[in-house]
Order: sequence, then structure tokens, then C-alpha cells
Amino acid sequence: MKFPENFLWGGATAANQLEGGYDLDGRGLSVDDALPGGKQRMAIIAGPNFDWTIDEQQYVYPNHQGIDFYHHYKKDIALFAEMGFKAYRFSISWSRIFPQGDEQEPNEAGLQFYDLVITECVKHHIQPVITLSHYEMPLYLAKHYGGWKNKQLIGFFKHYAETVIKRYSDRVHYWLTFNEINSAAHFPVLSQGLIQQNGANEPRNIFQAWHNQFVASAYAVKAAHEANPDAQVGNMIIYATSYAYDADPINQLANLKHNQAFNFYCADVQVRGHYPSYAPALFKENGFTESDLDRTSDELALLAKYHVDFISFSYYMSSAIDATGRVTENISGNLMGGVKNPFLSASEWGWQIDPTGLRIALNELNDRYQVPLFIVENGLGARDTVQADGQIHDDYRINYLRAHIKAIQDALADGVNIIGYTPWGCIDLVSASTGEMSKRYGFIYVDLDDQGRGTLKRTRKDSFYWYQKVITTNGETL
Ligand code: BGP
Repeated sequence: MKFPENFLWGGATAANQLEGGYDLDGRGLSVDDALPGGKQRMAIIAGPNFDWTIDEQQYVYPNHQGIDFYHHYKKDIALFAEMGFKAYRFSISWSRIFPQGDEQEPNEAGLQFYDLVITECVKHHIQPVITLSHYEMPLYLAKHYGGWKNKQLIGFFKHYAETVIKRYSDRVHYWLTFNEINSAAHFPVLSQGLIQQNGANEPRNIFQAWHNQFVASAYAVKAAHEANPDAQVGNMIIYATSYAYDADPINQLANLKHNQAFNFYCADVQVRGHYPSYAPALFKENGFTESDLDRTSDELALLAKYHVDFISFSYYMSSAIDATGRVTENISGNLMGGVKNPFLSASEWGWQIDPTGLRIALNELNDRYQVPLFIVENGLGARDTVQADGQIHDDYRINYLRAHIKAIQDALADGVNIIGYTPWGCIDLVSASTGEMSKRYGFIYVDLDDQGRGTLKRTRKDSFYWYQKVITTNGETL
């Protein structure tokens, strides 16, 4: 099966994990700047209970320097072009544009930085695919407004989205609203600026925050379509194909419920434009009722009118559900929890590797929504070593990606409409879950360690040349 002619091969990154320059040219701090790297990080992200009242001057963690894309973007984009990228997915740092988040006037220096990045992409015939909010928001909005559970954030985000969409829409056709919006179930601090002190431990707040994000996302769809009728706006979810552990109906039912609550809930609203019929039952399971949510009829009308044009999603792993409790072997590190699937191996971080699960994901999403699908993240986090010859021979990464691209090819043959593939961390960057450099995904190696030491030198890995060939042959040579 051939890949479609205009298939968007490329790569993906996020501002907070890559840019650095966190305090340059008027940028404000973001939620991610308050999070350290290393062992404490996962506990905070998943907890999330930590003291973020400490002096902001102390937020000087090595991970905030990213890989200094802020000063290397030209070189880096040239390397993407050398691989043949048709698309580059990156995010705008909201606090670079609105340092606190609640200002009227944007920070012109911040806007200019993305002008430069976009111009560079266009110069190399690379389509920018822009995520409006990727795991960060102005820290001020989290601290002083309580994060996304506060409805005022809708207006702030609307203003931010309109500002950047108006500014860039002559050159940008693809927009994504909130990165992995459904991940708030696991990481409310990154996704919604919610910590325990402002209500993350009450599911009702997470659902209210989701509703507010749905409305904010609908405003972004409206702004993008008004600015450019050809603009395409996608939602962005983390999709982890989920299996019932066995044919026991109890497990099958638990898996169905898990899919509703995790894989589908946000997409159902953002793609179909209305809340699914199982929503009241889901609220009840989470200890609250429909009337506890503040959802106005105007907002619901907006959701119906400005649903997204396509679905984008990340895919790294699958999970297996055993509700009977018969299986006791849990899989440590698999983000979505669940039990160990005996048919699968896992990465060093416990993410279960499952290319067939990607084919299933694509079919499931296609069956349910019938809209174009864009895989905007996929990849293997691994520790790379620079060999004696100065090169990085990352055949493990090539094997992972090859198997997943084959699965995409199979899904195309199944009849699924897939518009692109942008593997995660196309250049090494700081990991979201560990806050460290040593978990790498890139085709391009960056000389930087977990303490922020290194020359920042970029080196093409073996996977660089392999992916270059994949793109030049439009997926025929894998
Ligand atoms: C996704 C996030 C990314 C990214 C990726 C890999 O969930 O959208 O920001 O980091 O996962 O995760 P990690 O860096 O934790 O390995």
C-alpha cells in the first residue's frame, strides 16, 4: 500500500522541552518552569502536590534550557529539511506571547520569534503544524486564577489564540489546540495547571477544566476558520489502545468503560460537538452530577458549531485491563496503568511496545469519527551512546519506528484516512515525564546531559539517514 501523495512526513517537538530562553525577551514563567527534573518530577506531575509558593528565582532547573532551540532554530530546521520533512509540529509558548496570561497587549518580541521560526519552515517548504498549548501555561494563571477550572481562562486563551492565529495564518494551515487534552486524568498539573492545593484531587475540577478547554478550543477553531477558510484545526489526544485482559465479560466491560473515560471522552466532545450519552454516568462514577458542572447553553452551542476538522493523537503504547483482580502483575511505568500484557515487551521506562496497537487505534478512531487522522507523536525513548566512531547507531529506534510505520501502512490498506506522521522529539529534547535529557527520541543527537552540561552540538544519528530514505521514497523503503 502506497502512502498518499501529500502525506505529511515530519517530526514533533514542544516549546517547553526544546526552546530554552525561558527568561529571554520578555517571556513569563510557565507551569513547566516550576517543575524540577529527575525523580521528584513524576511524583509531582501525577500527584500533584508540591510547594510552588517558593521564590520563583529558585526555578532554575537544567531542563529549562531545553536544547536552546531559541538560538539554534535555523540550523535545526535546516536539518529537518535535510531529512525531507514536509511538516514540523511545534508549540507556541503561551507565556512568551502573554507573560502572565491575562494581559491585553501581547509581547511583540515573543511574536517575532515565531515569525522567524515559521519563515524558516516556509523557506524549506515545511508546513508548520502548531500546537497552541503543549503541557504548559503561564504560571501566573495557575497560581492566581487556579488553572483551567477557572472560566476566566477561556477568555484569556481566546485572546491568545486569536492573536497568534491572526498573526500567522497566512503561513500556517494546521493548528492543534491542547496537547493530549485527555491526559489531565493523569497529569492535571501539566495539562490544566491544577495542583492539589487548587483542586486537582477532586475529579469535578478536572472535568470543569476540560469543559472550559473544550470551549476555548472551539474559539480557536472559529478564529482559524475566520482567518483562513483553508485552515484545519485538530484536537490532540493521547491514545493508548486498550485491551481487555481476556474474554471474561467483566474485563470486556471494564475495558469499554476505560475507553469511554480515557480514550474517547474528550474526542467525543471535540469532534462530535456534543457531550456523549455516557457522560452523566461517567460524572457519577467520579462523584458528582451534571448540575455540578458550569456549562452554559451558549457554550454548548459553540461546541456544536466549532468542532475540530481532524483528530491528531500521540501513540506510544497500549494497555491491558483486568478488572477481576486475577492478574497481579502490574506494568510499572505504563502511563495509563493497567496490567502487564504477556504478548508485549516494554521500553526501559515500562511503556509497552505495540505496533499492531497503532493499527487498531487508527481503525477504532476511524470507525468512530470518520474524520482525517494525524499521528503527531510516536517514538521510542531510549538512552543513546556516542560510539567510538563519534556516531550514534540507534537501530533499536529504527526498528521501533519501522514497525509502527508498517502498521500505518496496514491501516491505510484497511481504508483509514491518515494525513501525516510526525514522530516525537525529532531532535533530542527534554523528556516530559522525567524532565531529563537522557530519555531521547531524536533522529538528531544533542550533546547535553541531565545536569545541563554539554556543547549542544547536533549529530545525525543512523536513524536520521534511515528516516530521510523513508521520506524520499514516500514510505516505500522502510
Ligand atoms: C507525550 C508528550 C510529549 C512528550 C512525549 C514523550 O505525552 O506530549 O510532551 O514528552 O509524551 O514523553 P516522555 O518525554 O515523558 O518520554
